Amino acid sequence: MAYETILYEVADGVATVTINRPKVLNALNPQVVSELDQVFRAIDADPEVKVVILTGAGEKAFVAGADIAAMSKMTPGQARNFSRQLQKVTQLMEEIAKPVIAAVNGFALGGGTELALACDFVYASEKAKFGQPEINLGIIPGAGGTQRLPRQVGKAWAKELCLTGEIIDAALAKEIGIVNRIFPPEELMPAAKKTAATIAAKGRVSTRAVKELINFGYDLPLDHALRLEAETFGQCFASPDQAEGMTAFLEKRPPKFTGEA
Ligand code: DAK
Repeated sequence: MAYETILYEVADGVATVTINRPKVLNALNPQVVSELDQVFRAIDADPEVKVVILTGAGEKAFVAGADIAAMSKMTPGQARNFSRQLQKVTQLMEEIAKPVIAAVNGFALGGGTELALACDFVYASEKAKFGQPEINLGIIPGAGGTQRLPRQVGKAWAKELCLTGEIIDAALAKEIGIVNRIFPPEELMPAAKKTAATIAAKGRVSTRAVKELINFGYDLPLDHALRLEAETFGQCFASPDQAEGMTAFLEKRPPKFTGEA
């Protein structure tokens, strides 16, 4: 599949998706959103891909938000479709079995912070900046800023960020829980790739179960979520990877997972 606004490569089970509109700081227009939808569907269907890294092209930005020039000309109907399309992409990223790591190399504003939060966790460059500046445009966040953000950082920080539109640096973003780890710019992609390779070597049945349980168990009552965990824990014992993992431990050798269900 040929893409015009994203770069896509797969190596050793790790897919790298790079949003590629550096002249406008990788702002999300309808074409980018449509191509993200296509690429994540392709990733979901491709057995070669085990882990995904999402990043932005150029030195300056991950994604500086939705494309304001494109949005400014939208009719209410077009704006609704664009909004729904972007929300669907974030849900797709959460729903696919494969872990998605955000490698935030610069500005991640508005839809950029929201896209990062739809990933399973965020690595950031020291130069990364986060924020929900939609309030300065007379709108509100529309792809999770009022919903995923408070779940990640708590209601008070989410309100402060969405109400002030303040842009925060990587260190504060890490302190409040948006970012897992911070790296010098040149070490960001190698670090993301190293973690992706670590995860890619695990059993796929287990990685899928961890992602699904944490994403979909999180908002359930705890006793329901624990039952779901126990059910899924039991299902792991039907997979060849469980036998391999435990046998390898007992035989004092590294496991070779096949990922068969
Ligand atoms: N859209 C379009 N162009 C953008 C852009 C954006 N978001 N951000 C930057 N650019 C363009 C600039 O216009 C400039 O273009 P030229 O003038 O060179 O043609 C070029 O990128 C370089 O930017 P600057 O010259 O401004 O660079 P600076 O270093 O001076 O400033 C900045 C960098 C990131 C602080 C600044 O560009 C900035 O404030 N950008 C806008 C950030 C922003 O407000 N983002 C939020 C957009 S609203 C929804 C889902 C999501 C959303 C809405 C609904 N639903 C599902 C309901 C999302 C909304 C948003 O994200």
